[in-house]
Amino acid sequence: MKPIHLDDSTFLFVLTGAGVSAESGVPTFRDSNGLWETHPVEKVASPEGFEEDPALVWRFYSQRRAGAKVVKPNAGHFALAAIEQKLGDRFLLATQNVDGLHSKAGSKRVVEMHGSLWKTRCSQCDRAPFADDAEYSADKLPGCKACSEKGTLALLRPHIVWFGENLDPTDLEAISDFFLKAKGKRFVFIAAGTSGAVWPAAGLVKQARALGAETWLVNAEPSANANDFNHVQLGKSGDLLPALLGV
Ligand code: BV8
Repeated sequence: MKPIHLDDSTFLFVLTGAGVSAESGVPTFRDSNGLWETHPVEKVASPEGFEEDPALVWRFYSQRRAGAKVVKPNAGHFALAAIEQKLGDRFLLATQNVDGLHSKAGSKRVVEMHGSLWKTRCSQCDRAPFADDAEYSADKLPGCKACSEKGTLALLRPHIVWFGENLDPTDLEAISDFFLKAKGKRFVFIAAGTSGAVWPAAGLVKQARALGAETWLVNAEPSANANDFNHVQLGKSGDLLPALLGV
């Protein structure tokens, strides 16, 4: 397979989804048909779900923390870290994944659009999110110390963007700033390992095309938004990303 032409004036943006972590052994959302313990993920990963049953939601995230502690980055993650070394600030990676594997593989220019499994924040006050990999049991859900010092009881929650919640505006700004820098230059957009089902991530390819990007889908199967791409490469991201990036 011929690598994508990436010269020293090319701007490269990559969007990744759960499929890029699949070869590391992290189950994708589609693998489980969108279900976790018979619950629809959209329900568990939502503010309403947390309101209704915080113990269930903490069990979901504690289980995912336990699973993600023992996995390693795969060739797809390392290829993205390698191309970042080559392109520097003409490269940006936005991931929908919360497993932290891109950073583990050495990627630095990463926007974690849907938050991180490895951060926790207060569900009430605006205390900054903090590093946390604890697995909480139902009978001992974590409370916010800052709130309790003020006499209010508030649960801590995973620092994850749930369905129905807005993405962090600074993250969206970082992506649009990069797109504007790439406008009028050779601009390549790759989406890898994503079903293209979740918004606003699924809409980025169209925004990039409108700015002149050459768009590539790298996925095990055609995504919901496959028609938005100039090129569709079907296969495993662990094989295709190193080949297409020439690293
Ligand atoms: C928002 C954190 C304002 C949770 C996640 C417009 C139209 C319709 C709906 C909406 C819309 N705008 C907003 C919505 C509502 C909603 C949405 O998109 N719903 C969908 C389901 C229809 N979006 C939101 O709520 C977003 N917020 O927009 O706020 C708003 C709100 C309401 C209404 C309007 C506006 C917030 C979305 C973020 C949700 N949080 N993650 C957690 O992880 O616990 S999303 C979560 O699911 C993941 O992060 C991921 O993004 C998504 C699953 O997608 P993928 O990553 O693509 O994974 P998936 O398993 O689906 O696919 C894997 C692919 O890999 C497959 O295609 C497979 O074939 C492929 N694959 C497998 N193995 C490999 C492979 N490919 C290559 N190699 C392999 N080895």
